[in-house]
Amino acid sequence: MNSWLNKIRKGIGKKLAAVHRWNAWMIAFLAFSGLILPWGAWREILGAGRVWLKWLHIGVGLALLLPVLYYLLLAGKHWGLLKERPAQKWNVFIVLFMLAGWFLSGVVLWQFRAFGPAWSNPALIIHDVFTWIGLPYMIYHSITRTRWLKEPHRRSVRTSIQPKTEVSPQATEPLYTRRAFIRSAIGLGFAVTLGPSFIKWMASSLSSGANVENLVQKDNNHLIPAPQPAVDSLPPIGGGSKGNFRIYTVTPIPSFDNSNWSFTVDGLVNQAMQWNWEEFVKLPRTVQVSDFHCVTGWSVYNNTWEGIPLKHLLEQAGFQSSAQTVKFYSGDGVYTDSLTMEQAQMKDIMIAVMLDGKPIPSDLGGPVRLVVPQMYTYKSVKWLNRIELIAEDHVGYWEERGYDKDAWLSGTKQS
Ligand SMILES: Nc1nc2c(c(=O)[nH]1)N[C@H]1C(S)=C(S)[C@@H](COP(=O)(O)O)O[C@H]1N2
Ligand SMILES: [Mo]
Repeated sequence: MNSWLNKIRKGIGKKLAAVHRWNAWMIAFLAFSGLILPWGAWREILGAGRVWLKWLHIGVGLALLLPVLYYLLLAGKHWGLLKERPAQKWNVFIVLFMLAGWFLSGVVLWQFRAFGPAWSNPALIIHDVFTWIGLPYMIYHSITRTRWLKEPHRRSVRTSIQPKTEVSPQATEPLYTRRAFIRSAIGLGFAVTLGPSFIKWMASSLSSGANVENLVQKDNNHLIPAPQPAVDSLPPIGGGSKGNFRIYTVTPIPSFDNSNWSFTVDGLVNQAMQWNWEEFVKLPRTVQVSDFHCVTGWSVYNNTWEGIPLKHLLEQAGFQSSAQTVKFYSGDGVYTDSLTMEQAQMKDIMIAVMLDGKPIPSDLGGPVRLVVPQMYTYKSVKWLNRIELIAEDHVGYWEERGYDKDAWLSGTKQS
């Protein structure tokens, strides 16, 4: 009787081992790609590859459903095998819970357009929290389950009864405790290295509004005079930004002072124009409250921007009939994007100088950034310093690397 039971156990065991192996490799890939994707430095290094990596991440994430479904078919039998192993049962629960959380929030992030920011914002937070908790857990799990650290489980029990079995000399008491010690050490190591950054991250991503203040504190620009806020700007009529910006840049963050900053409007205009900072801060500004939505799922609501409406500058410069496209240049020397002449007429597009009554900090694209409220914010060029009207099309930095040319937020196309 024992022999057929063992056969079944071995059969299931093989299948379970295969499922486990697939699951582990896929999670390893998802973890690796998932950590790299939002990482500032990698955004620049990967370039176009980043968008491919993103699709691969989504594809593997969806494919993860296969080993999980296969496992669920075997789960009943697996459960039987785990009868006296509550720790392993818990592990199965935890892993399945993690996978479900990652999967569901991942689907929302993948289909961000269908779900909209009200869903993608919490989905991104859930995706992140699960990564911060689940990843250390799974790394710990995979390290402590390597053969070397494995408890010599049943065998050591058996040795006491039948001392002549095949048990290796390692499976004795002192080694067992040493392994337990090493495992606790690994656990402690994780807690010490990841704990503080996790808490810091949680605090910053869950506290709202404080972030802009902090960024203003460490503004690296040195432009004199400081722009004076309009009455609607300070206190901000929007009540202050809600949410946290994730600082995105494809270059080191540039900083400016009066000697190296200027603003140019040129190309197919009737009158090319250029300002230095002293002149630029004197241009009449308006105030606007708008939301900020990145395609990767996060948003910042109720930003009070103060700046020069793009429409006004274009009217002032006057454009020739051959002009088809408005091209925006960043002072980082790398990032560009564009709008059609027609899109550029939208009244709410702003060449922003202040956010919530303060100069825009360098991290957020100050001294001057573009704000296109009705489109995803890869259109909102940071460190904007030149606007050129051109006759041909221009494909922006991220669009060249796979982002959708259509950056409209769903349901907002208007003027
Ligand atoms: N110069 C420059 N502008 C940029 C980017 C960039 O990398 N460089 N990233 C864009 C993207 S994808 C987003 S979501 C927003 C992010 O703005 P923030 O860094 O102020 O949060 O800036 C946009 N403008
Ligand atoms: Mo973005």
